[in-house]
Parts: sequence; C-alpha cells; structure tokens
Amino acid sequence: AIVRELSFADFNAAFGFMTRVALMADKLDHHPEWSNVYNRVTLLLTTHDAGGLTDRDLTLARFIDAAADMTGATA
Ligand code: H2B
Repeated sequence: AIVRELSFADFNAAFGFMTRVALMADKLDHHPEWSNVYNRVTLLLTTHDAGGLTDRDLTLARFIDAAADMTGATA
C-alpha cells in the first residue's frame, strides 16, 4: 500500500483537499482509506480487488500529491 500523512493550515484547508480527492476518487472509481483529525489527513491506497498496488493507486496518488501541493500541505 501507499501511505501518506499530511498537515494543513487548518480544518478548512484539510477538508478542501479531501473534497478535491473525494470527487476525483469517485470519478476514477478508486477510493482511499483515510482519516481526518482537524488539520491532519492520513491516506492509504491499495487495490482490494488485486490484493496490492495497481496503476489505479498510482493515478490517484499523483492526483493526491498535486492536490496536496495546491492546498499548501506539509509533509
Ligand atoms: N477502491 C480501492 N481503493 N480499491 C478497490 O479495490 C476498489 C475501490 N474497488 N473502489 C472498487 C471501488 C470496486 O469495489 C467497485 C465495484 O468497482
């Protein structure tokens, strides 16, 4: 799996990031396992159907990296 832990300025920025990711995840029909505590978001990507990583995880991971940059995430 791919795991990433991100911090944002506040809840508003964290949830803005999550909203972007949620809309893309649904479009790709590939969904993260994630959790949010105030300004922190933890994500895990894997393909359950394949029992590991696939191109779909990498596609979503690249989008997540771009959305994180755009929303001023650290780490
Ligand atoms: N997301 C992830 N991360 N892994 C999957 O295996 C997966 C998914 N399967 N989203 C999809 C939905 C599957 O359940 C549907 C039926 O396509």
